[in-house]
Amino acid sequence: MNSNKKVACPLDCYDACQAEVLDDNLKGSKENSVTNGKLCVNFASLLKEENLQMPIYNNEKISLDESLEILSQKLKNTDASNSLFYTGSGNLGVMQNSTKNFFTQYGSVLTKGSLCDGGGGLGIEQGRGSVVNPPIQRLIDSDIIIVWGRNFSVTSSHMYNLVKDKTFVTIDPIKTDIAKKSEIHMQINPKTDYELALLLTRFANMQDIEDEEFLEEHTEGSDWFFDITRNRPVVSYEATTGVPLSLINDFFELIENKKISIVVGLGVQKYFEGAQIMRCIDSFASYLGIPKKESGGVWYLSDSAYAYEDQFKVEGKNKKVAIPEVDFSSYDLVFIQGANPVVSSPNTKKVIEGLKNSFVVCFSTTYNDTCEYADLIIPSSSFLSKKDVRLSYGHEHKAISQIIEDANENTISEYDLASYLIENFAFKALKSEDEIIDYYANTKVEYEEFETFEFIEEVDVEPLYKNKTSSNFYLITGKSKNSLNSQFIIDNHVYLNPLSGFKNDDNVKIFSPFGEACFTVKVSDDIKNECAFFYTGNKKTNYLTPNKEDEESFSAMFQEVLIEIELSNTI
Ligand SMILES: Nc1nc2c(c(=O)[nH]1)N[C@H]1C(S)=C(S)[C@@H](COP(=O)(O)OP(=O)(O)OC[C@H]3O[C@@H](n4cnc5c(=O)[nH]c(N)nc54)[C@H](O)[C@@H]3O)O[C@H]1N2
Ligand SMILES: Nc1nc2c(c(=O)[nH]1)N[C@H]1C(S)=C(S)[C@@H](COP(=O)(O)OP(=O)(O)OC[C@H]3O[C@@H](n4cnc5c(=O)[nH]c(N)nc54)[C@H](O)[C@@H]3O)O[C@H]1N2
Ligand code: SF4
Ligand SMILES: [Mo]
Repeated sequence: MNSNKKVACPLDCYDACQAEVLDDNLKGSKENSVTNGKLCVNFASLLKEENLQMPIYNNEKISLDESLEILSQKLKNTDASNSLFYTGSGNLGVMQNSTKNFFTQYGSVLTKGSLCDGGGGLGIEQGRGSVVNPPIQRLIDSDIIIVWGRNFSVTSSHMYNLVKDKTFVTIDPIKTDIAKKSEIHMQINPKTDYELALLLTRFANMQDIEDEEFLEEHTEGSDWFFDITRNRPVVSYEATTGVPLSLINDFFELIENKKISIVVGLGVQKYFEGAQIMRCIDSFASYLGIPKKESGGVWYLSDSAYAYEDQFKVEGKNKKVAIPEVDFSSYDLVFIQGANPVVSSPNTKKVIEGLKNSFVVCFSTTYNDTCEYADLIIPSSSFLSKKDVRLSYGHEHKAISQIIEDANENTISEYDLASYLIENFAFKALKSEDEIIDYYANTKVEYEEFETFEFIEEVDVEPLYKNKTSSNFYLITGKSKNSLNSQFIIDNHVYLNPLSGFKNDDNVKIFSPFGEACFTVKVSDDIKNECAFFYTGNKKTNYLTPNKEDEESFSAMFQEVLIEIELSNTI
């Protein structure tokens, strides 16, 4: 390995770390202030992955050339409008977008919305116009960090390291690692965050700490928003949110005259009205004038490609389907890249049935759960053998990938596969690989403050507690330290509070209106009573989740469901 060559961590994670080759080893780069010389356990696992070595067709190993020929023939013999192009987030480098260019020109059906941050993103966009995080320095310069529905120290461990000495407040139904490190933990009932945001706004007004100048000059609709907060008696929020009013008082004492940041995660928005919920939180922040302060701000999963010109863009009239509602069985050909929908998409039973009824091509680095149902598997080259640039959705630094290892000759990069297919079909060629990479590596994006914030003026959210019976549990999922979504070390337990009546190692069957599955119980005080917690990547959870799009953003709403748990003899 050549010393000082750079490698971007390709994993889907806020931190977007920069690694470099030092003394024949890959180390975290010290020049990148977020990476700060360290890489995480998932990066170590990635280096140990057993990557696919050969393409596979009908369970037989074949050469790369043969696999490309089969793919081309299949594409030529299929009506493009009966094919689906489906990508996930196995590698977040910009070069992953190469193949979308080909499939757009070819005429495949594409997906819209997301399995991840779509609802919350739309809520922020509706208020501020775009989903862009403030510069990371403003987080470092704040005194108090409110961690709202995000497992901050686990899912963005490097960003956390930059601010670990701050005072934290956590709002989460689970006693997460960051909740345990927090001065105040509001162990909120699931899907009541919009109520809490309204309550906090009401208190802010009572304490006279709204930012009148900011509201006057840079916002629209604050009066309407404030009116919504007055619709209910303050005490009524205590029962619905599960947050005692005394904690709200403590909170306002703690934040008085402090520089405040709010880091919001996926937890608040995995619901039908995810956009509205996020917008209520953003509206509370604006009520306090947080966005205009020189220190502090609101962070979410930002649009990492914001203000960049899409280097792969090509006009197309392709049909688009909402990603959680994809019915794989309705296509003659499905091309899946960098994704493991058998574990990651909602309604696993439907996903598997669909894949069984279609010709499935998996383009991935590893043999994942979805490859089980593939007719053709094409190995993607390792990230160590691909040039790339990694933009971040957590902060403004980017990471660069140079080639440090020769690619295995029976694997292919996304750019080379796209170029091969484009040539074969005589479509419009991509820009050169270097031109694309240089553009992303060298374009500097300046942070631009939004001009006007538009408050949410009407809130219409159907709470889950409304239809919840005493035997129902809320379904909660969250990321694990030792896995990256469906990759690496997977924990398949269901975690329950001791008050649930279940015991460690009980085998249970869990039902939802969408499906059923068996799990083994782990009991933990960290889980709020009436919640069932599963780590993301659990192979069974998505048997229980709705394959329906949310209200406005075409995205998944994994937690818009109530479940029942029964003891069972089978597993
Ligand atoms: N180690 C590790 N890091 C990762 C990942 C990983 O798999 N492993 N995945 C990456 C990816 S793809 C993403 S998108 C990010 C996501 O990272 P985060 O934004 O941290 O998202 P989650 O872990 O899904 O959920 C965050 C928290 O929301 C809480 N929560 C659930 N429901 C509610 C609710 O109704 N209200 C509130 N207030 N909280 C709720 C959960 O208990 C959980 O602690 O992390 C990235 N980083
Ligand atoms: N119930 C529930 N479901 C969830 C979530 C949840 O919190 N709860 N989280 C959701 C979220 S936030 C996300 S982002 C999704 C993620 O779900 P997916 O997009 O399915 O991501 P991964 O599970 O990381 O799987 C990615 C696959 O990409 C492949 N891969 C890795 N590197 C490369 C590469 O360089 N090239 C190619 N071609 N392939 C590669 C690997 O083989 C790997 O198996 O899951 C979602 N699903
Ligand atoms: S913290 Fe995230 S970006 Fe950094 S090495 Fe780990 S997985 Fe990669
Ligand atoms: Mo995600």
